[in-house]
Amino acid sequence: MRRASILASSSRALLASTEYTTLFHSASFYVASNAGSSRRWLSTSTRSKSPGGYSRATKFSLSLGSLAAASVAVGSSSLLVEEEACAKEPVKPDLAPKEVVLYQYEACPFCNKVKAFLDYYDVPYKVVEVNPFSKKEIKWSEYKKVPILMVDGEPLVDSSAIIDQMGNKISPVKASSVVSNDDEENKWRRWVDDHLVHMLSPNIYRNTSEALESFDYIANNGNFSFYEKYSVKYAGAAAMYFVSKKLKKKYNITDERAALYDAAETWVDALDGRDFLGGSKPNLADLAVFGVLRPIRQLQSGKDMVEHTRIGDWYSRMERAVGESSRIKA
Ligand SMILES: N[C@@H](CCC(=O)N[C@@H](CS)C(=O)NCC(=O)O)C(=O)O
Repeated sequence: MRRASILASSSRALLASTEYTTLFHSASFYVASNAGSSRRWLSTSTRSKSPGGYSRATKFSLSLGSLAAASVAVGSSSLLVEEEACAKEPVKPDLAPKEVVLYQYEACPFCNKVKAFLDYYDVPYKVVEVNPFSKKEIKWSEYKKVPILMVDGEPLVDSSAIIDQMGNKISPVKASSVVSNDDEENKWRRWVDDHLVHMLSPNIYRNTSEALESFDYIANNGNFSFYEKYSVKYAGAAAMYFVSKKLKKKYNITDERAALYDAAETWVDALDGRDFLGGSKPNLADLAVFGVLRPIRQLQSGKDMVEHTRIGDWYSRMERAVGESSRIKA
């Protein structure tokens, strides 16, 4: 099979499996024709809202965008942890679930929100990396997205709902200490899902070298077959480069880096001089922002963000507070 058709068929498989077939056909058409075309190649996809509220293009971007982002940062973040005593909030042993399994894509921002929560509350969890082509690992589930958190045999879905339900489980008496009715906290948790996540794809795929950097990570850390890896890296990077340009338009982003820096500054302003939004310790909004940013921290966009904004101090405090991952190594 010729190289081009390997890339095309593998990418189609990736996109089909991630429910973005339409997008892929549009994207591949766009790539194959020319960038100057006035054809509105993504217009249908970007307009069609999913039941979850995100358009297909957005979901693709989040899913692969998310795949791109992840824990290059996680490995290196632990270096800082040794500097200070860990400020985790471990769960009382009698409230701790016996078995927690996270079905995820390594770099999915929603999955990383859940991981930041589990890490902070020191809840041990196993990870099942889902293959986005076949999704065979979640064949048993009617819900076809990740994250899915299996807690003592009960599947929980949707990152914010998972976090709320886990909060109630690990702190049933004083639920408010984990799951808050605090307006400020809820407002910023929504901001993460409605705004911050949309900054990721335009940034991590903003040029060919950053798109390849992102997909190099995806290819090596996702659950892909030997053959899928190559097509994922090159076809994925090419497709997402173009998709990210459409997403910029969709979210009225003219300069993606400026928008990322603006989001980081907005978050620092929200802290209003406090160590964490939660005050002396992180609340769920802190954990959500951290979870979403952790995947990009060691990518070029994350490095630029820390260099050009005031977010670095808070980020470092969060690394120390969240500490080592409580993920159970296979
Ligand atoms: N609202 C959901 C969104 C989950 C979501 O969109 N996950 C993406 C991955 S980042 C996904 O599974 N997309 C479907 C797919 O890959 O087929 C949540 O917060 O968990």
